[in-house]
Amino acid sequence: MKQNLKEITSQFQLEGRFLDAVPYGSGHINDTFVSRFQVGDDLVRYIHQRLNHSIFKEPEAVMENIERVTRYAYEQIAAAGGDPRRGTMNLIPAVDGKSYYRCDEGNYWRSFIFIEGAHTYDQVENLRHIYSANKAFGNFLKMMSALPGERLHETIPDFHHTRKRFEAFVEALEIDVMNRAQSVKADIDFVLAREPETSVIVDMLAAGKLPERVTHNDTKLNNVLIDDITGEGICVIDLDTVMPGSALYDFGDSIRIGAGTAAEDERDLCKVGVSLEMFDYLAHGYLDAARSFLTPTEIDYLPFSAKLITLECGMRFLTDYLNGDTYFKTQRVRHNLDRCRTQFKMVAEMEQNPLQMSAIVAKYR
Ligand code: ADP
Ligand code: GN1
Ligand code: MG
Repeated sequence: MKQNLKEITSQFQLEGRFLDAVPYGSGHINDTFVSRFQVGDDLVRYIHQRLNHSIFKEPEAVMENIERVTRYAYEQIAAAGGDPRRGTMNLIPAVDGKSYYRCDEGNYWRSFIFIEGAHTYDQVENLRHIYSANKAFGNFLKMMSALPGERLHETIPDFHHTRKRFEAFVEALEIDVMNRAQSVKADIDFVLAREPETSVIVDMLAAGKLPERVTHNDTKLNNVLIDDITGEGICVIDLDTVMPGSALYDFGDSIRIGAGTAAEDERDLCKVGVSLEMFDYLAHGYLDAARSFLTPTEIDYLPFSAKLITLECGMRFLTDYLNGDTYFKTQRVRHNLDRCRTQFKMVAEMEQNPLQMSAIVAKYR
């Protein structure tokens, strides 16, 4: 691995002498590494990522989107007097000037400036972090609302099309390639009972009742860098899924981890739940950034989106479990099933509290 990363990093316009590189982060999709380079008397770190091209089938389109989004963010942050080397991801060009390097085995690699003095969190440790993270996602949405040029590529078509996700689940259930369905009947029934809800947001988008926007689509807490000193959400990362979508996808997806009382893969379901206090911080942060431009309908549906996108994610974990764990990285045999059950427990709790959630959103609209 060490040799390999030395070779990979030599394909980018990096200053200094390669020292080492180790795996980094806990994402479910890409392979991320951090390297150290000696530059004069300084140690400089970089992020290198192998894009998962069995999931992102058009890596060039992903990279074109990321180039556009990060260039625009850089200009906007610089114009506002901010620090664009910390406020957005910064791609480091490959030696041929491209934003990526395609190695002989066909893997796509990209390198970014490592943002120092900040961290991501897989689980909530501090209420201020979740307010700040959602404010950062709201600000990202606001900034991208003026992104010039063509519509972005859909890097994963129908990524948050919950209805189609439901259909993919039913197909996996019918094929049942691993013969796992009979052992997870309650989980399957949980999804089947909620079929009508899966169409709500996509139908409203199709009918023009919700606007299409440039959205992030993967707004987990660990996709925002939180400054170690100020606790602010300084940089939205993991930009592979930035594409046309609904603000409701972003808000909804932020709740799964942001308002969760336990880890996404917690096995002890007694620990798993949705904290309304945490939901309050998340709604407050998102609306402090986005209330001026979200439509009344978007704001009305924020609580529903939290429930729907959590259901969608649980359904995706269950689909992957039925399919034999081919999509998400797993570290144990029933990992996807454990993840699915935390999501469904959270959905069930949110179903008990629609009025409280709406009242919280109403405070900040
Ligand atoms: P994945 O798509 O697999 O989730 P991410 O792009 O989210 O991968 O990166 C994985 C982790 O690497 C992040 O959660 C974060 O901790 C870290 N990371 C990514 N980019 C940077 C960066 N530019 N500076 C510092 N840390 C980073
Ligand atoms: C994946 O890449 P990562 O770990 O940030 C997934 C998200 C899921 C999430 C569940 C491209 O996100 O959609 O919500 O896992 N990303 C992709 O934790 O499928
Ligand atoms: Mg990530």
